[in-house]
Amino acid sequence: MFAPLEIIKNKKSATISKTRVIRVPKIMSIYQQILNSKAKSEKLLAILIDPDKVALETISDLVEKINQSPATHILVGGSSFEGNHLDEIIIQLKQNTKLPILLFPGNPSQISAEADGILFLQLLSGRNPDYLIEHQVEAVPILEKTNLEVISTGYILVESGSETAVERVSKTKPLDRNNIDYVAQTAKASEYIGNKLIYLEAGSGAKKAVPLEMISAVSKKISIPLIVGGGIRSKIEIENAFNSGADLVVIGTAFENDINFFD
Ligand code: 1GP
Repeated sequence: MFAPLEIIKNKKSATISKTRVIRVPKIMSIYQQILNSKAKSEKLLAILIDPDKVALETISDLVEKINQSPATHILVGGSSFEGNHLDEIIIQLKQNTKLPILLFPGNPSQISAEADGILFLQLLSGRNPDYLIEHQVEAVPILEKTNLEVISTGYILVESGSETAVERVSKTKPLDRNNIDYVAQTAKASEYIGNKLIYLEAGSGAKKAVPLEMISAVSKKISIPLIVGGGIRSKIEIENAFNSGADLVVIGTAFENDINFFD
């Protein structure tokens, strides 16, 4: 089911010759790899690491488990983390894995130049200007000092049975889980705006994951890759999300609670 990405890094350019046309091998972007996987219907899996919940000393054990799992990406971030030891966490992760590391920031203080890329999120389910444009503007001078691949992502929070950290921190309401048409319409608007990915989110530790009918409706409506996360707790739920149209599934809490989750 899962197809680990081939990570193309640190490739040397072709030798320059006077007589031959020079072809410089192109390093494929993380986004291009996601698009390629979607085109081939290869499903992707990200493990989310919340920096608030990991101790530096435990990272090498954690990464060993991630390397043995079907994960294709690592996301790092959380709703309220203030970024104190973020660089160290990512440096340690990178020393122990070849998987691409993407920031999944709750605010601009969670940007680290050590990662490979960033999901540049716009919280489109809410109407709080801070999460629609203000934080993004504040992030620019920080991002300009990094080589992070910036992947614009429409982030859509869906009601999941109780208040989640995203809802509390962003001071926005999630979209009605029964109004599938409106969620699909929001996702399509996000694509029209120019976002490259849609993240359909129930919230970390959600009681109820995003409904499968909603995943299916959104995936049929959009042509860009669809990420689904929040409240997914079993392998069968991961499969169901994939079968409904998710291109990439995010697992946070289930792995946090049991690092043998994928054994
Ligand atoms: C949260 O979608 C992610 O933003 C993962 O959620 O922690 O519930 O797996 P869980």
